[in-house]
Amino acid sequence: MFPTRRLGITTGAAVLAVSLVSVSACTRGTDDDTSTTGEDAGQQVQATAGGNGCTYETYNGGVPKLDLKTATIGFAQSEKEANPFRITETESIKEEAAKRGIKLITTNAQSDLNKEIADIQSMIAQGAKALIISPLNSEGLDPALTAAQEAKVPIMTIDRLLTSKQACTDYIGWIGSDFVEQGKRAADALMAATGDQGDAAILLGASGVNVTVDRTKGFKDQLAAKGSKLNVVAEQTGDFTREKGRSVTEQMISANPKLAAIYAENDEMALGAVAALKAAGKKPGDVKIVTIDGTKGAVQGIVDGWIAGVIESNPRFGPLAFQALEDFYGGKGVPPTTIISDKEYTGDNASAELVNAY
Ligand code: GZL
Repeated sequence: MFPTRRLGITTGAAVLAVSLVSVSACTRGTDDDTSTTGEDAGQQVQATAGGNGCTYETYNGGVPKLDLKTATIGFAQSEKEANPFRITETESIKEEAAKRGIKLITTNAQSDLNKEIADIQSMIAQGAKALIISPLNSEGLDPALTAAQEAKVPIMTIDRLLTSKQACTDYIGWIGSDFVEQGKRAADALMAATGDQGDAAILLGASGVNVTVDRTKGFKDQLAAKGSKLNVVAEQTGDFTREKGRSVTEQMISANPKLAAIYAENDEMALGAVAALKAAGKKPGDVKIVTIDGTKGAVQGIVDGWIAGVIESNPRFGPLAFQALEDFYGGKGVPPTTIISDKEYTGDNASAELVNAY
């Protein structure tokens, strides 16, 4: 299931349960889409791990009990909202707060760590009594975490993991994907798309982020485990952005004219790679691309033949994040780790499943 090392669980706690709780939310697509996404677009819990749950009485020596209906909650977003993953993540948090009648204040760090620290400190000063944080990096938020601890403001984390921090001490718990598994699934898809042969390149995510480490580890481990004939000739970070994904791909294809495959660690970089391939006069399918996220642009790329496969990374954290806060203050408790399930888009289902992309 999930070896504890992969989830940053140092207690060696085993996976507690495989729960198929579905917290489905009909969230809207990206801003240019008036339709709603499919009814299963909300996140589903695939498993929880570690501990018997954290509550306001056990968190960091105890914090004041809150009535979520009367308190102000803060949400700290990490990257600028140019990426549909970020747009959808923020929208999901806002929608769930509105649905629950919760007063929410939000910030966006514009991909700047120092700004995310300042944003968190500012929301505490504005009176936020609990926080939901999407960390920019897996390390470096210490001044913000300290400010929250001193103010007795608990933090629920989503998306990226604070790998050296402790659940129910530095943060309540964490909700996110199994990023190693995503990398393994991407490797399987790329091996299938290429007939498991040819030169391949990796567009790495941003450095200092557990998502990048895990997606890379999963991908390479799977190639090795399957004795793949794919030959990784280049790997370079595209910083999870479309612009850098394009510029790095331009360099990769000029240095490796026979490049047959690209593993992009997110859709924005994959779409940048498609732009580079088009500019180089390539045709759909000349270079097989597999990517991770599940944005409408990438899934459309499958329909158009430019992308071979997309592993979902579902950003609709709103329902599960606020349910966690409800369980935290209600006494049921929050597990350190909640893993969500992610679907896969292929040539066979992309057209029909496009409605569920974001
Ligand atoms: C994954 C998230 C990643 C997305 C990227 O949970 O942290 O960050 O896959 C985003 O699109 O940049």
